Amino acid sequence: MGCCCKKKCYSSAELMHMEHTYGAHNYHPLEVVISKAEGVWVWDPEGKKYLDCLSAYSAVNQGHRHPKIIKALKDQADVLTLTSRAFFNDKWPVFAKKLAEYTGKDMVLPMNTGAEAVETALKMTRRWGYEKKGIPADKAEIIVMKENFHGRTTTIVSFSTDPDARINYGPFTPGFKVVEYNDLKAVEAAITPNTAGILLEPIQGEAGVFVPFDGYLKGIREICDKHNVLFVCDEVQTGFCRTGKKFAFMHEGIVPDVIIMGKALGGGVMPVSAVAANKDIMGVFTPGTHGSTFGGNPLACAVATAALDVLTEEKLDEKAEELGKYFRERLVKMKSPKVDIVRGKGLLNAVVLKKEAGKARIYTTALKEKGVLAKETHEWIIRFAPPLTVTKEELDWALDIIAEVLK
Ligand code: IF1
Repeated sequence: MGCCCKKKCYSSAELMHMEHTYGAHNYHPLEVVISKAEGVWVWDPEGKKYLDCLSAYSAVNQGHRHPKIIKALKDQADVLTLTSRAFFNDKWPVFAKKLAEYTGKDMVLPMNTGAEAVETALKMTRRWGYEKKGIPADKAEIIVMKENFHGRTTTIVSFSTDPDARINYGPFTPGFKVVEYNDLKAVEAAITPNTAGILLEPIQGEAGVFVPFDGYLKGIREICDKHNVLFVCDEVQTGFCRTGKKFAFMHEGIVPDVIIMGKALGGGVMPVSAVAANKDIMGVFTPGTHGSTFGGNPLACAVATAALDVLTEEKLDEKAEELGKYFRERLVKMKSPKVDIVRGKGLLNAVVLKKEAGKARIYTTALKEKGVLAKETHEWIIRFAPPLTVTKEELDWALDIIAEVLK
């Protein structure tokens, strides 16, 4: 593929070297440089084409550069981009209404990144604990799960159980109780009169797409009701049709009190996050008590509104459900001697390798050579999460390559 710009174009090797020299080393990327994308496909500067099976960690559910979302971005860029919340703008109210309706909650609060939305939910939960539940000052406790991933801020890493995420970042924020995931008795045992909320992922992403037993979320809902505790559900990675439903909690027919959203809310274009809750909970925020310069900016709101429309219009929940089943079925049918288990929901899936198969990185590198981009999580798990706009034919193409690599 020829280069169209007049500036110097760098090769993949040059770019990787430049990043290594001037960029902080807080990642260890697969050795592929992406310089162009459309739908489920991405290209490197040399013109080699790959099928994206990571979707920027599920932020590109609608596919790269979805025409409707890009049109919303361009149209809005021509009119108004940023006002701050010191003034009203004409896009945030429209987006707020749409997202409230999408989540089934009374109100939403806009932020930018997932971690900010998690922080927002934690602050809201604590305030609710003091002002509505009557927890004594500074005593609020929030129950969280082992192997959780909720972001990178100092408070959030305070309750991470991953040494890499925590080491030498102390002193840590107190007020969190860590319990075993997928264990209702452990949660029940950790509840005290000072418990304000339970924060969890409905499927643990970073933990290797760990799906809890059927009935776990229902059990959490019952515990929360029994003890007057908020159920705070982190749908940053699982939300927006990724698992085959609008939100992953919908698989169990329950409704959490607080929904945390991010990633695909920005349509793969820009960071947009939000928290949704009913009035009795969201009402704890009053003017000046929380906010963000960019949260609710018109450009983000226009993009996110279009991103929600695409999910609904293209029935991406149903597509993810159907194709996800097919994807797992084919993976299981491969009967690969390297594979321990295949797990996931919708198009959020993982292949757990047998210990003797060697490191997952060997396989993600081999997949990349053959044109499929996937990312390992831990040393023995490969995550597959293509954009939800993927067709069965494209999935089959990727599955043939996966079969070759896992032979
Ligand atoms: C990284 C993982 C995915 C999230 C949940 C909040 C956030 C995330 C459930 C924070 C973010 C990311 C961030 C990215 C890698 C990634 C990830 F492997 F770490 F777990 F997706 F699988 N809640 N997840 O998954 O959102 O502030 O990043 O917008 O940090 O390297 P953020």
